[in-house]
Amino acid sequence: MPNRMLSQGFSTHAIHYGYNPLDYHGALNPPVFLTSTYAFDRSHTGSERFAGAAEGYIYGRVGNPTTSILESRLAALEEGEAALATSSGMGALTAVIWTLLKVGDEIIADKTLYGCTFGLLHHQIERFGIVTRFVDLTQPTELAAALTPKTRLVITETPSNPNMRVVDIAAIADLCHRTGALLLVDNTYCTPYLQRPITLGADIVVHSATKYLGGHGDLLAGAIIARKEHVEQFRFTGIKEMNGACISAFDSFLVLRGLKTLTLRMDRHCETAMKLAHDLEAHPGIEHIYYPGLDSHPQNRLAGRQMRAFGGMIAMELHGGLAAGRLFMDAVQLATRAVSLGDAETLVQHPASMTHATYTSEERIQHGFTDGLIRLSVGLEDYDDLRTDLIGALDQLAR
Ligand code: 3LM
Repeated sequence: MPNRMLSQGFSTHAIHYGYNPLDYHGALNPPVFLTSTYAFDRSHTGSERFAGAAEGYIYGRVGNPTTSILESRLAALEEGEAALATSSGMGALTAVIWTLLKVGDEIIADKTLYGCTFGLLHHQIERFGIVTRFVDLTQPTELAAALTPKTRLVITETPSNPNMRVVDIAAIADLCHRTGALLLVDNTYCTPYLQRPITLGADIVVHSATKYLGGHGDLLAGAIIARKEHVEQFRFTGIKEMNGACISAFDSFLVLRGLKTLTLRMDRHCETAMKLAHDLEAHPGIEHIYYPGLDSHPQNRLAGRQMRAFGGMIAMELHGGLAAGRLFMDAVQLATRAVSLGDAETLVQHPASMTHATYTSEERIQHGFTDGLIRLSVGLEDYDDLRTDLIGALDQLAR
């Protein structure tokens, strides 16, 4: 999957892009600029910067030199024109929504989304006069029927959190653009190493950088990658005036550090997850497993075209439903019982009572996942140890 925008390989740019040590006293790593404000040489400079007539930093909520390095690197890796780093994935999503939408506008969102994204769209923004309709975006014809002139934004994750449905980005981008809607893809599960939505026609990519981009479970961060004109609006309206969700310089540094090993980590996550998905699928305790790399996945071929590899996330339903799922979670010893994903540690959680508790039980069924679903974020531990832990926990249920 060559990156057309990059003169060198993806890994090289994940390590070097946008930073030259010789510009900073030879420091191998970018300095962390711990400052909230910036001095102007004279009053006129400040006014010019505020008016957007001159380049330069103004205040920490709109920019920071450490963060700028991260932003240029993320834009290059996603093949977008520009990027904005934020304090969390939710900060990124709300910055986009507050900036682009007004009373009377509509959002169309895929049927399944991360729980707080669903909560935001389904429970929160309606009172500001913005209506969201949930459509099965794995069926582009359903989107074609649902789009109206009021649809400003179409939002999808692919693969979706938690049930791994895969959406054809190019097909839905084409439909969005026929009516003037913008397509936002949450690329958290894939990272630009596995999938680059902008090259497939998406207008806006959002990340929870808390996950694979940071990669070590030690920070909260987010990002938006889009055309320069949009990114400037998100920065000066969404972040500066509306949600204030700016990233700290230190978290920018930590994400830059995480990016250096992104390709190594993703290759390992994908390789181990693929092997475990096969092992788990073969176990009699498993009723259904959702992993895009398996032949049994409904969008297996699309995933093969759209993604470099199938990612590190697995969802599964156990025979015995919720009760069996709870027993399984309590039986694992190496996997950690925790929400979040993309860390070195394998994490196991129960969406219905944790990440997706924002859906009612009926909504979960309507939106395509059961109360018994268990989600695994496959970590970087040795495959044999993970296999022993997960299969051992399933075997215990059978006893
Ligand atoms: C989780 N997800 O365990 P932050 N987009 C996607 C996400 O998965 C997430 C966000 C955005 C989980 C977090 S649940 C309380 C823990 C696809 C987060 C939001 O704001 O950086 O957490 O990203 O699935």
